[in-house]
Amino acid sequence: MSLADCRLVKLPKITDPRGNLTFIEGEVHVPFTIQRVYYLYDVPGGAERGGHAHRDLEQFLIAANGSFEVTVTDGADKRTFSLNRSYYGLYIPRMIWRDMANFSSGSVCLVLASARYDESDYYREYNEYLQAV
Ligand code: T46
Repeated sequence: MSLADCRLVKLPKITDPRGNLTFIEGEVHVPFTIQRVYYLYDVPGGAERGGHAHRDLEQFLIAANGSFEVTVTDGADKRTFSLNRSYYGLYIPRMIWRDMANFSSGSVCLVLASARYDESDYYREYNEYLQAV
């Protein structure tokens, strides 16, 4: 996998005077079967998250509220995505290192994942990741 495989995906947005609605279907809007959903919230100002890559896991990140930045690298190139709309998501394939920062107050990062939680799927040491790629 390379950085070019990381991409922003525009999601359906049903606008309505009662409030907007966005939906996500596995294998339609995200290129995997959704096995797990989790979310990051109450992130204190200045906190950074991520700092790892996954051997097999694919993920899709959405700023369900507020904004934050995701910097991704494949060990060679680097790119930063700003997530600040709840109808856009960032697809991150396997073997991409990610760092997350600049969370706005009250932001919520919703994550769809292709597998259940498995700590052995993580590279948490950048040098180990670099050797693997
Ligand atoms: C990622 C970014 C976007 C679980 O027990 N189950 C889970 O499903 C997850 C995601 C985490 N955990 C435990 C593992 C750690 O003891 O929660 C603790 C915090 O996890 P971590 O430090 O990995 O959290 P983040 O926010 O740095 O990273 C998470 C995901 O782990 C990661 O895959 O891409 O969100």
